[in-house]
Amino acid sequence: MITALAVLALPMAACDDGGGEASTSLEVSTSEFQFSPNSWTVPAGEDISIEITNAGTVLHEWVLMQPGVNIESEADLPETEEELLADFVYVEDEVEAGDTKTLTFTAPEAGTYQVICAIETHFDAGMEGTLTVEDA
Ligand SMILES: [Cu+2]
Repeated sequence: MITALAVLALPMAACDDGGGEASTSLEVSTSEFQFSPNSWTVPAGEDISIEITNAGTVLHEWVLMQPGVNIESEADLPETEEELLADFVYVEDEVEAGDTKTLTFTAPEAGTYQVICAIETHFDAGMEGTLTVEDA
């Protein structure tokens, strides 16, 4: 049992150290109701970090959608959070008003990916962006 716990703890420790190792660092500021900037370009397969600053007055998210997903309105999103995370979201983080968080992820294959804020009413109000992934 002790051995199993030690093994489980390793990925979390690695995760905590990962922030400084990204090859490409991005920034975004969220507010009502936009991302600034609203487009980013990164190399495929690289470790990416994005510093998300919520300059607004309500909770916002930076949600990178999966390859091939491109919603036109919130009506295209599934009913449940489970379905959203399984079938739509590549990576996401939410940031309280006034806070800053750094999200790290591995860039997917080359392509154009939709970025949204999935808080209810925010996408339809204009919180949309584009992540362009280019062959490294
Ligand atoms: Cu939002």
